[in-house]
Amino acid sequence: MATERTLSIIKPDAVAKNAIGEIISRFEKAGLKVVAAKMLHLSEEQAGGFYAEHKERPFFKDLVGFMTSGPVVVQVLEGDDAIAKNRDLMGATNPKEAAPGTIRADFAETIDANAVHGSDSPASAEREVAYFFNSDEICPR
Ligand code: RTP
Ligand code: MG
Repeated sequence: MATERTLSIIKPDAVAKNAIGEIISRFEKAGLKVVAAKMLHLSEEQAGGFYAEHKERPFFKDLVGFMTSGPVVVQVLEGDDAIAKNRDLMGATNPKEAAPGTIRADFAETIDANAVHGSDSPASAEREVAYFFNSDEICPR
């Protein structure tokens, strides 16, 4: 399995619930390492640019509104198969459909406020990591 990097965001709902530590703990217990991290309160421009692929979708305005509603924790996770592993840990987009024991099943209530983001492919991981971090802000371990 290849070592990969992926972008993870702990979204405003999970930060408001004081669940940052519990969520990061799940990544670490699964063998993913945090190699970069920062807390940010995203502007509309930052959130809209990040989710640009969804610009024409009916939920885009709500998504940007939610992602700018409070601070988020943005991290780069590194490990074997990190992109798929993170998506497995997160669970389905809609927490009502997320498998038991996944982050969204345990920390999210609605599809709009669903606790975490994770890159969905190597191409999106590369774009999303670079969207938030300069190379000198990433610390290989
Ligand atoms: P994310 O990008 O945040 O990791 O979520 P995802 O890959 O599981 O889902 P995606 O299709 O990329 O959608 C991005 C976010 O938009 C909201 N959404 N709402 N109402 C809806 O039908 C709907 N579909 C998506 C979700 O908050 C999702 O996380
Ligand atoms: Mg997505």
